[in-house]
Amino acid sequence: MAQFQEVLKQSALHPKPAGLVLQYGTSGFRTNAKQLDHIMFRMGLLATLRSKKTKATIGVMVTASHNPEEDNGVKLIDPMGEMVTQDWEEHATQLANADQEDLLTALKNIIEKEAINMSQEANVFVGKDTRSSSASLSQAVLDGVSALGGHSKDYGLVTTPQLHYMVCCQNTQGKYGEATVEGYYTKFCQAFIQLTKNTSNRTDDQKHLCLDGANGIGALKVREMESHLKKELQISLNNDGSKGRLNHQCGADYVKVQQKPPTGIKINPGERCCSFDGDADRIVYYYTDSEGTFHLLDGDKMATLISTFLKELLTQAGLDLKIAVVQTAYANGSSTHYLENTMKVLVRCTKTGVKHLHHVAQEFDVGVYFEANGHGTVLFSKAAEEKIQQLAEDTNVNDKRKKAALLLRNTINVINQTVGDAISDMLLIEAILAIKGMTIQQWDTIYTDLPNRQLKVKVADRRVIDTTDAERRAVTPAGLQEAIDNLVKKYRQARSFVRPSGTEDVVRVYAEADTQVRNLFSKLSLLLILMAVLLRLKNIWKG
Ligand code: G16
Repeated sequence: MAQFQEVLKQSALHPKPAGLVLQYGTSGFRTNAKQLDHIMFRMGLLATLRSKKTKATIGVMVTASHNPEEDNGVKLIDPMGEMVTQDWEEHATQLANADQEDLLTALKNIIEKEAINMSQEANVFVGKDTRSSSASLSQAVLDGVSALGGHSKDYGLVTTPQLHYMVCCQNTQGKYGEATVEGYYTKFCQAFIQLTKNTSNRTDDQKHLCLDGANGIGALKVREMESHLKKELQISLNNDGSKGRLNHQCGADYVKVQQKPPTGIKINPGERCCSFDGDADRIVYYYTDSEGTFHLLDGDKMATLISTFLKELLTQAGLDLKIAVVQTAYANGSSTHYLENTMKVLVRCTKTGVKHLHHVAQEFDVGVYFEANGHGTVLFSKAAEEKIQQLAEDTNVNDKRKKAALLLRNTINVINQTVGDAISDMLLIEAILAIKGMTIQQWDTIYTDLPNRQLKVKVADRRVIDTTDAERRAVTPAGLQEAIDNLVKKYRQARSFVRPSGTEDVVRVYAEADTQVRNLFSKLSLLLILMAVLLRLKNIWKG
């Protein structure tokens, strides 16, 4: 077949380094950019096959998100804008790791297994972040698509969630919105303006937001979007990429893990601030108080604010819709306790990775999902959207119900339901705070986080750790979980777990407890737990 000859010819220009084996991680392949050219070419091939199989447009985003500048990676997007289905992650791994001479066999295996009609047309949307390696790597994706005769559209520099949105718009024939960057700004900013239009007595101070763009694509896109906001949100943009390095001492991951503001930004006491990550799919909020103490409002706090807002509106609208919040093991114990016991909403826990949270959220009428690191969104079932729409159009309902239905309708429109999106989440949070007339300090007091810390540990082979119970317990290496259990039971409200990262070559260690300071002599109970877990880990691996 001529197509296969072309694949052979083109793949020689994107050779796989001998012996290199890469695993499909939390959201795709991710490692040092120098090792990724063949992966990108092959993911272009795979996206073309996936498009033929689904008879729909597929997305390929070149980004390593929160990782350092020298890394890169690839995220595959399925027809409705969600992350690629897990069965195809296996195909991705097979294709990525096939030796150069076995590439055609690996490709043909997928075609046969999935019964793909090779004469079907294929369409692939491609986007990239601002990393210096992204230009040539996204060209490798485009080469892969054309080698198999697929059509591609190169969106160039876009945020990851923008590409998810484009794919969904394209496959819904524009029902979700127009598949252009302009269409994205129009849809989400119009909804924001509608939501905030009756909050007209807000001062400029209340409309002001300090944003850290992580020196990445999110900063460029916020600049482009600003005029659509018609001064209803006034953003002072820091780390816009003009001087600093991507994600270096800034960005959502740095702020969340270090629990401190980005380096070099001047923050006034009480000022509302937020940070995006490198591809603008995560966001965290924060402020410092008059004593200079840093306060973080992470994904858990966002999930709580959003679900409280939605639950109140559903009650006012008289709509009996089932709402749930989906979290991961990293969710602060206080947030789960508040959601379950005070708000009385259903809470579910899944493994790390928005693909897992997204699928669980789809089981409910309204599924709010957020990872503590600030990655999340809200999903509305088709039936829920229809009920809200009908009520918003009903001329026989009282004003209170109607107002709530209209607010719900605009809330749906400000949310990017395809994936967690820092820009859309920011607009949603800003709108909720404006409607409720709430300050960031008031939002922060909804519940108090248990003190917590997260560390990364470099080990010889992180795959020796296997976990269960949504990553809350380690199954291997033997003895590790018992060691953690023995340590944790010495402290009140303590919880700790370890898991291998799926985006970096590290093991992540998390711990929380009731307090960091027990008394003047016994230092930090929390850090004791962490240190002890770490030591235990090291001992196990030495043995
Ligand atoms: C990705 C995933 C997130 C996940 C994060 C960290 O985020 O999309 O769902 O929480 O990696 O994963 P891990 O702990 O396995 O390294 P991003 O923003 O880096 O694409």
